[in-house]
Amino acid sequence: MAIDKEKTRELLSLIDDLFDSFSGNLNPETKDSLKKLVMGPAIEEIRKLVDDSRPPVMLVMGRSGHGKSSLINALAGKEVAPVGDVKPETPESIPYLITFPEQYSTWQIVDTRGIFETTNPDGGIPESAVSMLKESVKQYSPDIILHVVSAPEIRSFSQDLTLYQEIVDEVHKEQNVKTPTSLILNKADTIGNPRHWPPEEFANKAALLQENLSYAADDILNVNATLLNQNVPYYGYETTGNQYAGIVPVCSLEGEEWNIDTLSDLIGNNIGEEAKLDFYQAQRRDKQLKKVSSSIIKRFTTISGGVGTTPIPLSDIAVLTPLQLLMITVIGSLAGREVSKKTAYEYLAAVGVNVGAAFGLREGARQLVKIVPVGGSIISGSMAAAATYSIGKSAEAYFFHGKKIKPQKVKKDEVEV
Ligand SMILES: Nc1nc2c(ncn2[C@@H]2O[C@H](COP(=O)(O)OP(=O)(O)OP(=O)(O)O)[C@@H](O)[C@H]2O)c(=O)[nH]1
Ligand SMILES: [Mg+2]
Repeated sequence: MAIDKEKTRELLSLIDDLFDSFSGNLNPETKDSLKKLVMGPAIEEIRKLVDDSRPPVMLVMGRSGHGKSSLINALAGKEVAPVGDVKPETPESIPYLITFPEQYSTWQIVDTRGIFETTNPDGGIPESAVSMLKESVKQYSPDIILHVVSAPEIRSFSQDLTLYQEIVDEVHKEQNVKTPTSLILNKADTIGNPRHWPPEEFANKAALLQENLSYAADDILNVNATLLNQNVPYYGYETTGNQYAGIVPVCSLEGEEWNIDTLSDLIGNNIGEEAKLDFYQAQRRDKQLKKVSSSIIKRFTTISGGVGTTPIPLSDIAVLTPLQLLMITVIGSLAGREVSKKTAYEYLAAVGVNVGAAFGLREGARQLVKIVPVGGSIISGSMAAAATYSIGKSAEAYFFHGKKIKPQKVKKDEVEV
């Protein structure tokens, strides 16, 4: 389970109704301003997450047999692209969607294999193929280009690079977009002795990978490079200086996948904001989804602070609970639970408040009040913010790490408003 967009929309309208029913006792002016300053923005935040999200578009280029299809399968974690040597008849790019029904996510892949299979007798790539590749980049506006090369063949990469440069320069001139590109040194296992694998166990293989990477960065791409993983230099580079965003060695052979996570991080960091949810959900990347969750907590914390502009009596704390229930449910869904009140109730039970599954959201909200850590008789903005923050962090600890930490126990000094 994950963020099901349809169900999230339904939840939003339930939450909206819930707020209306809880704010019934407030004077109309307070209610209006709370709705405008607090509930509205919270609902809008989630609506944006859902409605603005779209599949990431990844264009894969590279010569035949270098492992483009294998790489797509490795990234998707399942077989979606045919691996092997089925020769296409026409040089065109093939766009297709990969769906991840359980994760409510979709990716769009543009496979340019056909174009690269039409080679001149001298091994060069014909001009018609180049212009077709340009058209593909213009037509599909990919979030990222995955430029795949078989690692042992990096030394003959300069022709590909010239071609690539010509393509991106033209697209930049015409459309004023610079598509980030990741250079992928595939078949890393086949550099040197293929039996010396994985590099974590063979220092000589690690050194060869390192050499291969430096060569790609310094002699081929001519970019500034920083390590993607501080502890393991041969996991790859983040690069600046041209459109290449990074260089990552991988093995995408089925069953032997290696370093795909590093590549996923690089891709995730370089695709459009709206494409991140589908990208990460499909891969069930908890670390990344937790980042989405943390940014939601931050936003909801700030939004809750909005009650400070119309301080309400403590007895009216319930008006904040719809917002908090929404936050809890979304955090749970990011961690793989379904979008429903069950998810919120699961959390409440974990921190010691039991709400029978048969009860509606209204009851859930009533119970939530019991764990909202506030003091004083008037809810100030900073108190509301702190309460929402503690509940968010507590829910995050539970859903992502299985830790039961009551909101009251979430460290106050962690509150960043
Ligand atoms: N050892 C090793 N073999 C790989 C790796 N990645 C792919 N292969 C093998 O290389 C061959 C070609 O892989 P494909 O994924 O079909 O390559 P492709 O670039 O999609 O090829 P075309 O679709 O023909 O352009 C297959 O036999 C793969 O199993 C890898 O990382 N290591
Ligand atoms: Mg292929």
